[in-house]
Amino acid sequence: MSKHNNETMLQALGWKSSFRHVRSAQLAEPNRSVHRVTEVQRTGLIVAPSFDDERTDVPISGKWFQRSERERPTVGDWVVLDPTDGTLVEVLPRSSLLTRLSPSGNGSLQLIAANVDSAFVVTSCNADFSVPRLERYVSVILEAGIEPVIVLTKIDQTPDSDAYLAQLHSAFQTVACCALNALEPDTVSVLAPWCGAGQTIALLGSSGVGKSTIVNTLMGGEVQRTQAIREEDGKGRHTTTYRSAHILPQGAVILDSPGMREFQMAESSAGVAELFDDIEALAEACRFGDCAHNAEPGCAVQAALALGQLDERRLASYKKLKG
Ligand SMILES: Nc1nc2c(ncn2[C@@H]2O[C@H](COP(=O)(O)OP(=O)(O)O)[C@@H](O)[C@H]2O)c(=O)[nH]1
Ligand SMILES: [Mg+2]
Ligand SMILES: [Zn+2]
Repeated sequence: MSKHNNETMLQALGWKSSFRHVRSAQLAEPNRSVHRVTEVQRTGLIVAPSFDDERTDVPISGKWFQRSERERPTVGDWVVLDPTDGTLVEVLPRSSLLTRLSPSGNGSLQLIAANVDSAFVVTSCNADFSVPRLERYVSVILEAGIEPVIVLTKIDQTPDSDAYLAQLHSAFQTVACCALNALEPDTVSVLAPWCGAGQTIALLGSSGVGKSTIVNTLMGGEVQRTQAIREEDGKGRHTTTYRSAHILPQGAVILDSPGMREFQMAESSAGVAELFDDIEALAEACRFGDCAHNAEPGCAVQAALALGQLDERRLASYKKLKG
């Protein structure tokens, strides 16, 4: 094993001692090394630490493309490389996996990030702000077993930032909500509880809300590109670098992702149930087990609504997300 690929190096990249059993089993063969995927490109991966003290690119051969999407490597994955040629041998079991449905609409799955501890759902004090869209993100994040954190940016751009934050607190009583100016280190420091060593953070949210700016401020300098890089290859096609990872001075690994205009939800019924656990609890008391909480007699959800104990908009969101 390379001197740079020891456990201390891996821990700086988010490796947890709870993965150790996996590691010893998978690495029974001599010289195999574990690396973390920091970027996914069209024809290969970028990993850290480097292989052989220099190479960071890992080509993906055709056999990987024959596997299902879920089995292929994504950003945040821990992968085992072949010691002779640095090719990808396997993707280690994941502690969490964020997915979405492909925007192509054919029902196929896209992997967003793996082995994530918390996800910053970033939105701004402007037209981007939409509680129903945040509820979709948060449901998917909870479904994946990841802690959601709602991050409200551009509080310096409006006199009403408190009103935006109040809407968040009322819609997300069990989710952490933070408000900040992404350009201002003193306000970005509210994110510190999620930025400690060993933590992996995913950044989600529309293009332009300030995800890369948050990364730059946390890093204490300009490290994140605000646009995808295009590299010409011999055939005139281009490779787009679309995801990347950074190790924060506070120790966490943060994964920036491209702006997602449409976040098509993958399966998230358990996440919806968790976000709306107050409504699920009320529904237990409905007279009919299959109550749709509309006009059924003995509906405990409608009763709570009538008493002003439940927000009508939240109930509408719940019904819509339940499908
Ligand atoms: N005033 C202000 N500008 C911000 C804030 N956050 C982001 N911006 C600006 O919004 C633009 C888009 O930010 P960027 O980080 O590239 O968004 P991304 O697409 O989510 O990565 C940039 O010009 C940033 O300087 C903020 O909190 N306050
Ligand atoms: Mg960006
Ligand atoms: Zn009911």
